[in-house]
Amino acid sequence: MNESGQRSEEVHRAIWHVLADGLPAVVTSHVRVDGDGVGSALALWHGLRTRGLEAHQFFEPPMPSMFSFLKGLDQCLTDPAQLPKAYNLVVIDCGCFERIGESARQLTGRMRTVNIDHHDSNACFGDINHVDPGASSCGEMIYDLLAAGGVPLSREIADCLFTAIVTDTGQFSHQDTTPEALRICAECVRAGARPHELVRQLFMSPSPAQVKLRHLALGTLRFHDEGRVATMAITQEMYRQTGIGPVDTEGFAEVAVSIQGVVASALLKEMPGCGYIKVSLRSRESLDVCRVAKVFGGGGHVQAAGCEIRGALEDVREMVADQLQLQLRATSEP
Ligand SMILES: [Mn+2]
Repeated sequence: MNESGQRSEEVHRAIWHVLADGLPAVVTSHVRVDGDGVGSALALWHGLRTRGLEAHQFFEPPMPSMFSFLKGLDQCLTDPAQLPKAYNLVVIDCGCFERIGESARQLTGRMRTVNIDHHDSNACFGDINHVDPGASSCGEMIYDLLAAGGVPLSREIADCLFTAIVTDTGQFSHQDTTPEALRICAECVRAGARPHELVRQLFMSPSPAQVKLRHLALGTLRFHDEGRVATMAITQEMYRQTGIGPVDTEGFAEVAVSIQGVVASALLKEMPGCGYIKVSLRSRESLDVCRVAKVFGGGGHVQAAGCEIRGALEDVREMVADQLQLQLRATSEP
């Protein structure tokens, strides 16, 4: 076994040691949770219960509706007051503790914190830190953790892990779609996950309101740098017109970057009542949008990153488009 294999064996053992110490476990992920966060946390929750351990899921509301088909998610807690008095906290897919959301401060009953993540910017805030930037998703890491703990891959867990990996790889369109990511997906399918059903549920079932919002957002599409950079915006007014919130815009960020000739894109969302713009960056090829996100205090991965910028929508659009073009120049220079 190689060195990193040994290290992960040790960290898996340490994590299971904490999880089996007699306290209930609370698994959580980041605010406006995505497929990787919710799929990974829910898979671990199922796994802990399979082993006869008391476990709870906690997510900061509002929750996106697109994952509600996943079995067991209806049992998630959304108010810190519902949590047990003392518990071990497992934080998944969060680069820093504050990413959990506003409720992070209210998680006062946590005894030990286990931090499981694949962002290389991870702040190692846990008592145990299991950080693997080489993993496509936390779903991959949870698969290994469950296997190390002797948890059989049930249909429910397989659905969750497939969801985590297929969403975080951008439906297998990002460069981190490794043989390992696909091998784990294959194991999930063998265990009963149905890719055709999951992909349809996740990516091909927008509500009429979501289609209307997408139509409105497409009206703001703008090209920069001879069509190599594209930006798109969602305004407060569009949320009002369609009746859906920022949390139900999963997949919108992929629209502009999928256009022929576009190498990098930004989706800008006006966030209700806080005066800042949430920016989701995407890229094709080797352009590193995480570096652009970091300019504005954000983070993420090479092909998918994000940040929050205070300011008026059009000012933010210009700043972000400029930075993407700068990064494009820096990347294409020999
Ligand atoms: Mn992730």
